[in-house]
This record gives sequence, C-alpha cells and structure tokens, in this order.
Amino acid sequence: MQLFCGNTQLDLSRPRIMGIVNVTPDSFSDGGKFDSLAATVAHARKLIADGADILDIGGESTRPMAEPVSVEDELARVIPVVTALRGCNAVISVDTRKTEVMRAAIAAGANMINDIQALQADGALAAVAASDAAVCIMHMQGEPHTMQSQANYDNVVESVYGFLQQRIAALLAAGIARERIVIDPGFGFAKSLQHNLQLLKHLARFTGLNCPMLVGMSRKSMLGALTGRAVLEREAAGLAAHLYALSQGAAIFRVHDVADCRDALTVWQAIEEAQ
Ligand code: 7PM
Repeated sequence: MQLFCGNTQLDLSRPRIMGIVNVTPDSFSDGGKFDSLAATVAHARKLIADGADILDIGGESTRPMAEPVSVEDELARVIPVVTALRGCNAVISVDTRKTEVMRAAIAAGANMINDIQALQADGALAAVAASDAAVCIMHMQGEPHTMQSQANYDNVVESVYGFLQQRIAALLAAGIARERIVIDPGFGFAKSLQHNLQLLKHLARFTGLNCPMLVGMSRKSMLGALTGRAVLEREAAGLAAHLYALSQGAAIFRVHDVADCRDALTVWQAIEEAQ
C-alpha cells in the first residue's frame, strides 16, 4: 500500500517511523533543549539518520492543561523548521490543529498534516483538500486543555471506530483521496488506562476502515501507569506497546526515540521475512 504525500509516496508494505520534533518551549520531555532553529533542525536530521521515515514537526504543546498558542507564535516556530528541512530525505509532517498553519506549512513544503482534531477546525478540510498532502486524523474527545478529565465511553473501540469512519467520510466528501488518509485512535487523549488497553488489544478492528493506521504511545502516561517509570524511562515499555500494535496492523509509529524503534522494527522484519 502506498501513502500519497504531496510530491512523494511512502511504501507502507513495511512499517514506518514518524520521529517527533517538538518546537515548543514547554515540550514535556524535551523542554527547552532544542529551542533554537539550528538545534531543532540538527535534531530532526539526527532522527532521519537514525531511521525516521517521517518527521512530525509540532509547535503547539497538546499536553493536557498546556497554554494555547497563537497562530502567529505557532507559525513562527514551525515554518522556519519546515523551510530548513525542505528537500530532506523524509516526509515532512506538521502537527497542527490550525487551518492557517496547515496552509502555510504546505506552502513551505510540508507533505503531510498531522491533526489531533481530525480536520474539524473551520476551513481545515478545504485547506488540505486544496493540496496533495497526506493527512493523519486522530480521535480525541474534548479539547487538549480539558481532556485530563477522561471521557466516558460505552464501548471505547466502537466509539473511536465510529468517529474515524465519519471523519474519513467527511474527508472523502471534501475531495481528499483515500490514498492520502491515515487514521489514529489517539492513545492517551481523554482515555483511561483501561480505554487505552482496550484500544490496543482490539486495534485490528480499525484495519476495517481501509486506511493505514498510525499509533503513538511513546513516553505516554499509560506506560508510566503500567511500569511505574518516569517519562524518560519508558522506552522499553513503549516498544512493547508499539510492537503489539504492529502485530495488530498498525503501519506508522510516532516516537521520540527513533533509533531504538528502528532496531526493533529491523528485528521484527527479519523474523517476518524468514522462511
Ligand atoms: C503530553 C501528552 C504531551 C501527550 C504530548 C503528548 C499524538 C499526536 C500527540 C498521537 C498523533 C505526544 C503527545 N500524540 N499525534 N500528538 N497521535 N497523530 O506524546 O498519539 O507527543 S502529543
């Protein structure tokens, strides 16, 4: 299966890695470390060297209770990074909920949009439809700033499935071809530990939506709840979760630690390809 990403295509017959590039001053785990443009771009290039197929550049912290970011600030953070990375050897994704940032990012050379709000902002569907960029639509209930109060689900798997099904239909109706759409159940977004585990266990259900699936559990609190580990000590836990997701049909893994994920996927691939 190919994912159409603007001027390029990503072959999803093997698993792919999306490396996280935070450009927020308050990123919860990389806080302040990569706060200059040169350092951010160097970090992004290191992720490519480590084996990232996609870079996900985000200028808005979506952490629960994070301060909202203005359009101007988000543009000032994200666009110079996209411009500097243009032509690099990876798909450039921009993690944003804002229509204006989507438009500017695509104009600057981004070939994918990662939207935790699934293109529900005013004009977002049209902005992406007017381009040929790929788009990842994620499930979330409520707003990032209030979502630490977990939503109630009758059946979290069916609820997320129904939401993604509706959003896929909305994207298709807006003229965004299926070959450009990636879905994501949104681990950790208004979900309890049990919700996250149910989603992971039944992840294969989402392959029925006929779009490639992205998952991101890197460093998330569900891993901390299970292991008692601090944010920067959750790598092994994350790999276990991501490999389970791979066994259930996930195609793209959004992670902080690209080199470790690459090693895990290399081993997985070698086993798969053995006689
Ligand atoms: C605090 C909590 C800080 C959560 C940061 C996060 C996803 C995403 C994020 C995901 C897609 C993080 C998250 N998570 N986009 N953006 N899927 N598509 O760990 O799971 O970076 S923000």
